[in-house]
Amino acid sequence: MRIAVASRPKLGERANGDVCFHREFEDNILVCLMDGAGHGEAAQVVAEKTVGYLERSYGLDLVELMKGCHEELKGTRGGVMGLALIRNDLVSYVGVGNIRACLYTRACEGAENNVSFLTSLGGVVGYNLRKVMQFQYPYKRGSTLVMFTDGILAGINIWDYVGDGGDPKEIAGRILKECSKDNDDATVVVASE
Ligand SMILES: [Mn+2]
Repeated sequence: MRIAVASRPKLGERANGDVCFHREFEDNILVCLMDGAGHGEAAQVVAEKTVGYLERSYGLDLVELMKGCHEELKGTRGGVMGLALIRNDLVSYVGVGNIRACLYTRACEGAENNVSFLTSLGGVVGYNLRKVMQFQYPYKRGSTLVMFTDGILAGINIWDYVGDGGDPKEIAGRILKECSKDNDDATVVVASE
Protein backbone atom coordinates (compact mmCIF):
# COMPACT_ATOMS: atom_id res chain seq x y z
CA MET A 1 0.00 0.00 0.00
CA ARG A 2 1.22 3.46 -0.82
CA ILE A 3 -0.16 6.24 1.35
CA ALA A 4 0.49 9.92 0.68
CA VAL A 5 -0.64 12.96 2.65
CA ALA A 6 -0.68 16.55 1.41
CA SER A 7 -1.52 19.18 4.01
CA ARG A 8 -1.11 22.86 4.71
CA PRO A 9 -2.55 25.35 7.23
CA LYS A 10 -4.89 28.20 6.43
CA LEU A 11 -3.15 30.92 4.40
CA GLY A 12 -1.05 33.11 6.71
CA GLU A 13 -1.27 30.65 9.60
CA ARG A 14 1.60 28.54 10.91
CA ALA A 15 -0.29 26.10 13.09
CA ASN A 16 -2.19 23.32 11.32
CA GLY A 17 -5.32 21.84 12.91
CA ASP A 18 -5.58 19.09 10.30
CA VAL A 19 -3.60 15.91 10.76
CA CYS A 20 -3.41 12.45 9.21
CA PHE A 21 -2.22 9.40 11.11
CA HIS A 22 -1.70 6.12 9.29
CA ARG A 23 -0.24 2.81 10.32
CA GLU A 24 0.16 -0.65 8.82
CA PHE A 25 0.04 -3.46 11.33
CA GLU A 26 -0.54 -7.17 10.92
CA ASP A 27 -2.89 -7.34 7.90
CA ASN A 28 -4.43 -3.94 8.59
CA ILE A 29 -3.96 -0.55 7.04
CA LEU A 30 -5.37 2.19 9.25
CA VAL A 31 -5.87 5.72 7.90
CA CYS A 32 -7.15 8.45 10.24
CA LEU A 33 -7.88 12.03 9.32
CA MET A 34 -8.67 14.68 11.94
CA ASP A 35 -9.76 18.29 11.36
CA GLY A 36 -9.48 20.21 14.64
CA ALA A 37 -12.35 22.73 14.82
CA GLY A 38 -11.50 26.12 13.36
CA HIS A 39 -7.81 26.78 12.76
CA GLY A 40 -4.72 28.13 14.48
CA GLU A 41 -3.05 26.94 17.65
CA ALA A 42 -6.17 25.73 19.48
CA ALA A 43 -6.98 23.53 16.48
CA GLN A 44 -3.40 22.28 16.37
CA VAL A 45 -3.67 21.19 20.01
CA VAL A 46 -6.57 18.97 18.95
CA ALA A 47 -4.49 17.51 16.10
CA GLU A 48 -1.51 16.82 18.35
CA LYS A 49 -3.60 15.19 21.07
CA THR A 50 -5.30 13.05 18.45
CA VAL A 51 -2.00 11.74 17.08
CA GLY A 52 -0.73 11.04 20.60
CA TYR A 53 -3.84 9.05 21.34
CA LEU A 54 -3.80 7.13 18.05
CA GLU A 55 -0.13 6.21 18.49
CA ARG A 56 -0.99 4.59 21.81
CA SER A 57 -4.30 3.03 20.78
CA TYR A 58 -4.36 2.26 17.04
CA GLY A 59 -4.95 -1.47 17.58
CA LEU A 60 -8.46 -0.95 19.01
CA ASP A 61 -11.48 -1.53 16.81
CA LEU A 62 -12.67 1.61 15.05
CA VAL A 63 -15.72 2.31 17.22
CA GLU A 64 -13.63 2.02 20.40
CA LEU A 65 -10.92 4.13 18.82
CA MET A 66 -13.41 6.89 18.03
CA LYS A 67 -14.92 6.77 21.52
CA GLY A 68 -11.48 6.81 23.15
CA CYS A 69 -10.44 9.77 21.05
CA HIS A 70 -13.59 11.58 22.13
CA GLU A 71 -12.63 11.07 25.79
CA GLU A 72 -9.07 12.15 25.09
CA LEU A 73 -10.18 15.39 23.43
CA LYS A 74 -12.63 16.52 26.10
CA GLY A 75 -11.70 20.02 27.23
CA THR A 76 -10.31 20.92 23.80
CA ARG A 77 -12.44 22.48 21.08
CA GLY A 78 -12.76 19.08 19.44
CA GLY A 79 -12.90 18.25 15.77
CA VAL A 80 -14.21 15.96 13.07
CA MET A 81 -12.55 12.68 12.20
CA GLY A 82 -12.66 9.76 9.82
CA LEU A 83 -11.15 6.35 10.60
CA ALA A 84 -10.67 3.90 7.73
CA LEU A 85 -9.32 0.38 8.09
CA ILE A 86 -8.44 -1.70 5.05
CA ARG A 87 -8.15 -5.40 5.68
CA ASN A 88 -8.20 -8.05 2.96
CA ASP A 89 -11.22 -7.31 0.78
CA LEU A 90 -13.02 -4.95 3.15
CA VAL A 91 -12.83 -1.29 4.11
CA SER A 92 -14.33 -0.46 7.50
CA TYR A 93 -15.13 3.15 8.19
CA VAL A 94 -16.19 5.19 11.21
CA GLY A 95 -16.69 8.90 10.61
CA VAL A 96 -17.91 11.72 12.84
CA GLY A 97 -18.61 15.07 11.24
CA ASN A 98 -17.51 16.53 7.97
CA ILE A 99 -14.61 14.46 6.69
CA ARG A 100 -15.01 13.28 3.12
CA ALA A 101 -13.91 9.73 2.36
CA CYS A 102 -14.34 8.00 -0.98
CA LEU A 103 -13.28 4.70 -2.46
CA TYR A 104 -12.54 4.67 -6.19
CA THR A 105 -12.48 1.43 -8.08
CA ARG A 106 -11.56 1.56 -11.72
CA ALA A 107 -13.34 -0.47 -14.34
CA CYS A 108 -12.18 -4.01 -14.83
CA GLU A 109 -13.63 -7.05 -16.59
CA GLY A 110 -17.41 -6.92 -16.46
CA ALA A 111 -17.61 -3.95 -14.09
CA GLU A 112 -17.64 -0.20 -14.56
CA ASN A 113 -15.89 2.53 -12.64
CA ASN A 114 -17.33 2.70 -9.16
CA VAL A 115 -17.15 5.22 -6.37
CA SER A 116 -18.37 4.58 -2.82
CA PHE A 117 -18.84 7.52 -0.48
CA LEU A 118 -18.04 6.32 3.02
CA THR A 119 -20.70 7.35 5.50
CA SER A 120 -20.01 9.77 8.38
CA LEU A 121 -22.53 10.62 11.07
CA GLY A 122 -22.93 14.04 12.68
CA GLY A 123 -21.19 15.25 15.82
CA VAL A 124 -17.96 16.73 17.10
CA VAL A 125 -15.28 14.44 18.56
CA GLY A 126 -14.30 15.64 22.05
CA TYR A 127 -17.39 17.77 22.39
CA ASN A 128 -20.58 16.18 21.19
CA LEU A 129 -20.24 12.56 20.19
CA ARG A 130 -23.58 11.18 19.12
CA LYS A 131 -24.02 7.88 17.40
CA VAL A 132 -20.82 6.07 16.44
CA MET A 133 -21.34 3.49 13.71
CA GLN A 134 -19.08 1.41 11.55
CA PHE A 135 -19.89 0.91 7.88
CA GLN A 136 -18.21 -1.61 5.62
CA TYR A 137 -17.47 -1.58 1.92
CA PRO A 138 -15.90 -4.10 -0.43
CA TYR A 139 -12.29 -3.40 -1.23
CA LYS A 140 -10.91 -4.54 -4.56
CA ARG A 141 -7.25 -4.73 -5.39
CA GLY A 142 -6.33 -1.54 -7.17
CA SER A 143 -8.96 0.59 -5.46
CA THR A 144 -7.92 4.04 -4.29
CA LEU A 145 -9.02 5.50 -0.98
CA VAL A 146 -9.21 9.30 -0.88
CA MET A 147 -9.99 11.24 2.31
CA PHE A 148 -10.03 15.00 2.73
CA THR A 149 -10.99 17.75 5.13
CA ASP A 150 -13.36 20.61 4.35
CA GLY A 151 -10.41 22.81 3.39
CA ILE A 152 -10.73 20.97 0.06
CA LEU A 153 -13.61 22.04 -2.18
CA ALA A 154 -16.53 19.64 -1.87
CA GLY A 155 -17.54 19.67 -5.53
CA ILE A 156 -14.36 18.37 -7.13
CA ASN A 157 -14.46 15.34 -9.37
CA ILE A 158 -11.87 13.09 -7.82
CA TRP A 159 -11.85 10.87 -10.93
CA ASP A 160 -10.07 13.71 -12.71
CA TYR A 161 -7.21 13.17 -10.29
CA VAL A 162 -7.34 9.47 -9.52
CA GLY A 163 -7.70 8.82 -13.26
CA ASP A 164 -5.62 5.90 -14.47
CA GLY A 165 -3.85 5.42 -11.19
CA GLY A 166 -0.44 6.92 -10.70
CA ASP A 167 1.59 7.96 -7.72
CA PRO A 168 -0.53 8.78 -4.64
CA LYS A 169 1.93 11.52 -3.72
CA GLU A 170 1.34 13.26 -7.04
CA ILE A 171 -2.43 12.81 -6.81
CA ALA A 172 -2.59 14.21 -3.26
CA GLY A 173 -0.31 17.10 -4.20
CA ARG A 174 -2.39 18.05 -7.22
CA ILE A 175 -5.68 17.96 -5.32
CA LEU A 176 -4.25 20.15 -2.54
CA LYS A 177 -2.78 22.62 -5.01
CA GLU A 178 -5.79 22.91 -7.29
CA CYS A 179 -8.77 22.38 -4.99
CA SER A 180 -8.01 23.86 -1.57
CA LYS A 181 -9.58 26.93 0.04
CA ASP A 182 -7.30 29.67 1.37
CA ASN A 183 -9.42 30.28 4.46
CA ASP A 184 -9.06 26.88 6.17
CA ASP A 185 -6.49 24.22 6.91
CA ALA A 186 -6.56 21.68 4.08
CA THR A 187 -5.51 18.06 3.92
CA VAL A 188 -5.92 15.22 1.45
CA VAL A 189 -4.75 11.64 1.87
CA VAL A 190 -4.55 9.12 -0.95
CA ALA A 191 -3.99 5.42 -0.38
CA SER A 192 -3.63 2.86 -3.15
CA GLU A 193 -1.72 -0.28 -3.99
MN1 LIG B 1 -11.58 22.50 8.35
